[in-house]
Amino acid sequence: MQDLIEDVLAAVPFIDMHTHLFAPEFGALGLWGIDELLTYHYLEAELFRFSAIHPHTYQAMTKSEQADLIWQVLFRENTPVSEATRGVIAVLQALGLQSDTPDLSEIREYFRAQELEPHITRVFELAGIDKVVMTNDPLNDTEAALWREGPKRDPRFEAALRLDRILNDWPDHFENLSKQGFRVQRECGGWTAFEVRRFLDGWCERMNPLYMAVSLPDDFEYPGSEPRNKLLTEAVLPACHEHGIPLALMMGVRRQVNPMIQLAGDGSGRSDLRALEHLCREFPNNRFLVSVLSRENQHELCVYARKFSNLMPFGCWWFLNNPSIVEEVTRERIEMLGMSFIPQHSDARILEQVIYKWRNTRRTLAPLLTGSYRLLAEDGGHVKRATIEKDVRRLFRGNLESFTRPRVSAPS
Ligand code: RAT
Ligand code: ZN
Repeated sequence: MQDLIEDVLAAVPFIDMHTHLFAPEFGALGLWGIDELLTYHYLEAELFRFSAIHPHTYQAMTKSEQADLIWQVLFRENTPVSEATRGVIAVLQALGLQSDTPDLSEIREYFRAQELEPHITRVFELAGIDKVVMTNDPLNDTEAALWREGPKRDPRFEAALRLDRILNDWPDHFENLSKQGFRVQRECGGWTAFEVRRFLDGWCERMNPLYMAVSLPDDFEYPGSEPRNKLLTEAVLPACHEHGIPLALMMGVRRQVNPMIQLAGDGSGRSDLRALEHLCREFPNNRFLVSVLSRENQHELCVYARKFSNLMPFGCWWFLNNPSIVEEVTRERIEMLGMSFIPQHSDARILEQVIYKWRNTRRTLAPLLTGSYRLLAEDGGHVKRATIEKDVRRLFRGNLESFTRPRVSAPS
């Protein structure tokens, strides 16, 4: 049975529903190659555990000096058994490169020789994916300028309209909107919600996003009187409804627990999911894609998904994307929700990471699905290849397609 499941998992191309990758048209915003892989913030966090280097000294180095240091400390002086370090080894192996090369020069040479577009094709093939969803921030000036030029978009890259700056840091960003001619106020009075909605409408036209998304702190409360809730209910949710797209809520991040290590300095915390309960109940005509960062929130999320069909749990996000936790969370979801959830997204920031992240997902899921089908067979159910194919397609494509919009390619 496990061979059959491995076969099906390998044959079905997945859709990667949340990444930080960019289509080639976005130029330098899209990260790829060995120096980027080695300086991934998951690895930077590990560097500071194994090396005494001060974060400021590290941050003053060039990217290739940083990569050299991480290679030396995490891959030469120590054994790369953590999920993030092992991932680099897996990528090198998949691309036919030797991870025991004494220095990085050959590996760098390999990447220098790649042309981006065919390289993306190869990476996607190795990862077993055919589409990824980007994270697109209309308040990132560099990115916004590229969108305004109206880049021809590689159809393998879908957009997601990210709202963190607007919803979580309104006081720091409202002026950006007012400079663009929107009649908004710091306190969110007057025309603010109407104008934010107009802003979002414009960006929906421009980006044609698959969904809007926001990450939320562990202390997020709803209902509540802060600007975030006003903008959420009076601008974001009506705009999502009108454009027929879901809102993705990524709950439980504690930003900058240690600011000194920058991007590596975010943590996680348990959320009060009653906020989610309120949103699902009060906005039955909106759909919510939800990922929670705290392991302790996972069971409650499944319970809520049984209560609200406008809630779609997705992914084992960030600190949860480790085999032991993916196994636990996914088993719980299958037991409580059958195949009506989206098991994983890669969260890749660097192109080649999709290779190891999706390989790991398939490796963890194969025995898990085998166990579920075995129990069903023992209890008298019939499990055929066609059943498994249908389920795997649902999990890794169909549930996203039907929860977002039919325009994501139909299963091939
Ligand atoms: O996983 C990550 O790389 C995080 O830094 C975040 O980007 C997180 O996934 C997010 O989307 O906020
Ligand atoms: Zn992310």
